[in-house]
Amino acid sequence: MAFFLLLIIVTVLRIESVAPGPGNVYTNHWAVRIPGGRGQADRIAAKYGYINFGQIGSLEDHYHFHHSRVVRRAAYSLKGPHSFIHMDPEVAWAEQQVVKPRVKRYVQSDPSFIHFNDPKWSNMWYIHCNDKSSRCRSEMNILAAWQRGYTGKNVVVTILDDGIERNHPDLAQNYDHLASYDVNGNDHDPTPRYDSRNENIHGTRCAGQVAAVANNSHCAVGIAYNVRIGGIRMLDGDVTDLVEAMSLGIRPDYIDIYSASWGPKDDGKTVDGPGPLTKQAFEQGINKGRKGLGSIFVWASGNGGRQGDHCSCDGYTSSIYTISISSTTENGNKPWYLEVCSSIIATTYSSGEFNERKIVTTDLRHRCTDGHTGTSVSAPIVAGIIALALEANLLLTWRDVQHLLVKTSRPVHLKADDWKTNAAGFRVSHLYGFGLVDAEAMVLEAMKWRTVPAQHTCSHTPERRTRNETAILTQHVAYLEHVVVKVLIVHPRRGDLEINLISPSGTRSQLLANRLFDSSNEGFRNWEFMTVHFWGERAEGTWTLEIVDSLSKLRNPEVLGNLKEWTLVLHGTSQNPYQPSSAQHSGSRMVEIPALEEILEEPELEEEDEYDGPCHSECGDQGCDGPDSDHCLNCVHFSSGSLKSGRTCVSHCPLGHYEDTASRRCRRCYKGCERCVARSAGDCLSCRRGLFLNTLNSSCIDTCPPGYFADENQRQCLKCHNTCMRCLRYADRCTACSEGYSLAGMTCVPECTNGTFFHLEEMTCSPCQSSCRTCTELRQQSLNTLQTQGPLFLIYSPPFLASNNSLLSATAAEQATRCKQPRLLAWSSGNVSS
Ligand SMILES: [Ca+2]
Ligand SMILES: [Ca+2]
Ligand SMILES: [Ca+2]
Ligand SMILES: [Ca+2]
Repeated sequence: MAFFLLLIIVTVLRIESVAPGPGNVYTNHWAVRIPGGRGQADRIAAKYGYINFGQIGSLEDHYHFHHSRVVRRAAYSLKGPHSFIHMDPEVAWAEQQVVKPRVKRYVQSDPSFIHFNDPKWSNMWYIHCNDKSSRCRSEMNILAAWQRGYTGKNVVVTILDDGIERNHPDLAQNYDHLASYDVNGNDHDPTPRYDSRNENIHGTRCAGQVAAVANNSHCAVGIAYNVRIGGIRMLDGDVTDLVEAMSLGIRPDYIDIYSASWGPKDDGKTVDGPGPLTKQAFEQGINKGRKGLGSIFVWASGNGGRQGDHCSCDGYTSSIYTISISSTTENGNKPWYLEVCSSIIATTYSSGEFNERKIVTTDLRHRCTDGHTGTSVSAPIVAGIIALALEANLLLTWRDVQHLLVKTSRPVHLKADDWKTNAAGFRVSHLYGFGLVDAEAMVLEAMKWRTVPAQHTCSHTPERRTRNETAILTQHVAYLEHVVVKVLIVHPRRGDLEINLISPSGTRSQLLANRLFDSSNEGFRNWEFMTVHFWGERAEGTWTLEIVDSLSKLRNPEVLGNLKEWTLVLHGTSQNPYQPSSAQHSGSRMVEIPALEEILEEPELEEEDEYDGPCHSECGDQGCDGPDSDHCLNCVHFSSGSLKSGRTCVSHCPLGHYEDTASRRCRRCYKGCERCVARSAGDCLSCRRGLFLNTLNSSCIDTCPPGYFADENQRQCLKCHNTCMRCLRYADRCTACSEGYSLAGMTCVPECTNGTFFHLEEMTCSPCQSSCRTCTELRQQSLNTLQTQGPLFLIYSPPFLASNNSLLSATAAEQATRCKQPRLLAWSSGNVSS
């Protein structure tokens, strides 16, 4: 899109010098000069079926018109009712634009050559510098991601909020009703409720940040300005567990990213999180959403900074399933509203002190604002950036996206006194997580990213008396992702507590800081604190939980707290997620695994304890050592999984595997195959999302060979029409023709011999007028006839729906395995009595 725009701009600035002639490629863009102002221009555009894209740069009375019913690149200047604009007396001058060959010179290091005509473009300081004198903060590298061609195409984002103004002129073009719902009104229209106080501006503002249309002469430019945007109206009414759960579960196979900029009260004394239904909705989205890749939930970390609130007390933010985003000011200062906590992953620019700038976006009642503030700003910015990354790689899982943010976010100039480098080499802070997001680094990493190994989870609840036992390694989680500590604490004044967790590598993460206003005597009832600060570290060794009780003057010093129980939950992988050689999908590895399994199988079974209860129905004649399908000694049908991750008996193998009847095993298909008959690259029956089955050799590829097109529904390469050498999305939408044919619009028509031309209406070669030796059309041909011919279509068809006909899922199949033999982990406590 960026390059396309560039072409247009170059073209229109050279209008006067070149007149279109034979051999030109005509576009569906017109330059027109209409005196009398924008309103007059709009009226004339409408009269002839054009869209007015606005004034051409600084050329007064010159407008850029677009006509979508015209072949985008035609070899001849098309006639139709729209061409009568040339004869309109109100139009001083008009010219259909011709493509000019232009070669990129690769010296344009100054990225400011992207220019948009949106009036607030120059105020978007967090994206670009409008001129040399203005202070800009381009560290989020959004412009650079656009220049690489990523603008959110084919990605779907929805805003969970108080509604979105779907007919806002800067949102309407990208608005997607399938990504929308009104939970409050129980209908399909999420338009906000209007009142005199404009209470419901929030969702519309967040939506514009993600998806405001670029270069439409209106308001602003969204971070993912070609994304499809929806809104789920759910905050304008009583918010209940049911309302939240419904909202998070709307069309999880269609919506890729849910952005939420809300949560429990930021009053510095509330401890609250998702209810049982909402918890389930998160899990459902993660396990099943995006056809098994997992819904992406982006969350604002909270605005309770001034109240001394701590986002660990917000269960939405601290959930491992949400991507919690913090804010910094343009100068890298801590904003007054910032809440500190260990579950924050990354940060964006937002508002700060009165002299620091705010964020530009769409506003209610078709307006535009440059006053959007707080962490509400940050979640949508990251939702937009993730949309760019998903456009670069649609196969990213929910965990891949978190890994990408951890890897690519950077501290740059953000000021905090707690920046530290963890044992995996990541710089991390409780104010900013891994730092400021970097959109260009995100898309670059996304393009080459390989899905991380399956998530494993180990949890253990130490006995109360085993205070200082030496730690033992955890077997299944070797490399850490999220670490959760669940506590049951009774305490006379909750706000006096500070909790820290120290990893085996010695990294210290603060799970909770004192909260001045939290006088509750309820303690923490199985509350889960989460930290991402140990990301990438090794799990093995001694974990220390430290609880500090700083007696405030507000309470009776005689009454002490009590840590009744705590559980350490480690999430991560058994293999190094960043070393492709050890990843599960490398070809050589797949051959080795079964051999290893066979050797190790016997000893493992001998170690199991006696069990004489009933066996699972999938267990074979050798019985079992427990009731579940992963306790079988052999299987009736197939065994799935590996010795390392745990075996389960299944009746059918999961996607990405085939059934090896000889050994009764589920074996992994070649990478990219969704279904296969055997192990090698040419044994595929269907492919994972983003790949297409090459029917010539049964392999999965990302680009179809010449003469074939990628059919998104069947995920197959299908043959183009035989007159077509290359085609786009449909067999008969040709972009290049076979020998003996030439392109007319998107149809390949026979090349006619001298003295004849191809008559589009009759679809045959017809004789030219007797005076011509060659011709392209009969002079007398009616204009209306041409307009109704076949090849008049629109190349920029509406963005594409991904098919929903099959489930993907190696990721679902590789679900977390339990630790079979949890071992004790050491712990110590601070001043809390126990
Ligand atoms: Ca409604
Ligand atoms: Ca705009
Ligand atoms: Ca909060
Ligand atoms: Ca989170």
